[in-house]
Amino acid sequence: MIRITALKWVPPFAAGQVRDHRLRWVLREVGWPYEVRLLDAPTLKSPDYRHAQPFGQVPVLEEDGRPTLFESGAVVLDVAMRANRLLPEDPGQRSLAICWLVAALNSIEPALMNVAEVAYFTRDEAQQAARRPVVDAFARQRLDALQGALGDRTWMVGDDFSVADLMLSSVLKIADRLDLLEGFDALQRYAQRCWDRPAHREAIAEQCATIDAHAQVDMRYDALKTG
Ligand SMILES: N[C@@H](CCC(=O)N[C@@H](CS)C(=O)NCC(=O)O)C(=O)O
Repeated sequence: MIRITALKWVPPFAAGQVRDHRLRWVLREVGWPYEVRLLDAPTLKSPDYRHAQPFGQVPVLEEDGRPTLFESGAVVLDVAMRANRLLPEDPGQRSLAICWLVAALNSIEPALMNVAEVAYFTRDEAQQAARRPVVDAFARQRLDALQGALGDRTWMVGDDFSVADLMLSSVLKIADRLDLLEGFDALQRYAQRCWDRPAHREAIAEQCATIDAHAQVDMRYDALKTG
């Protein structure tokens, strides 16, 4: 049986966005059953867990007889390749789909995370006011380039939904929550098309239900500070 890891609880701004949703989503797309191992903060930072995820983060995918996999992009690609699903049949298009999966994580997500860092974690108001326009402008440049590359296609590569669309639309959730998709109408329609897929809706509902059923205290942050 496949097991993935997820956090017991996150603050409201992160619910529905925690990166284990990518694994839940791809596994549901290919129809592979899985269990979820819920972690608190001390477990996440424990030497045992870091053996599998060196950065002490979720998600990983555990499966008997296989090495534990980490990095959501790598896991999504691994599942798609093994299931032979969510990748175009044409070899050139298949390679392009992989390019877009990596572009989502390497060229778009960091620009959006800069904005997230300022919006959610920069406490100093003067610093926030100074940095926000700069990080916003860079993120919008990347979104503009992405919208240009998408053109009027339904899916980024080929005729069907692929891992490229899964990862791009997952990353666009960060932009959406930061109100960065305003004015990018084609990107909004594209992302919505992906988010409307039953596998995505179920993945998010499942993640949010877990988070709702827990509270901050369940993360045991205190044990992390003292231990
Ligand atoms: N590049 C990693 C990023 C994983 C990541 O940022 N995980 C966050 C949740 S979305 C996490 O575990 N945060 C808790 C922490 O860093 O302590 C991936 O895509 O798997």
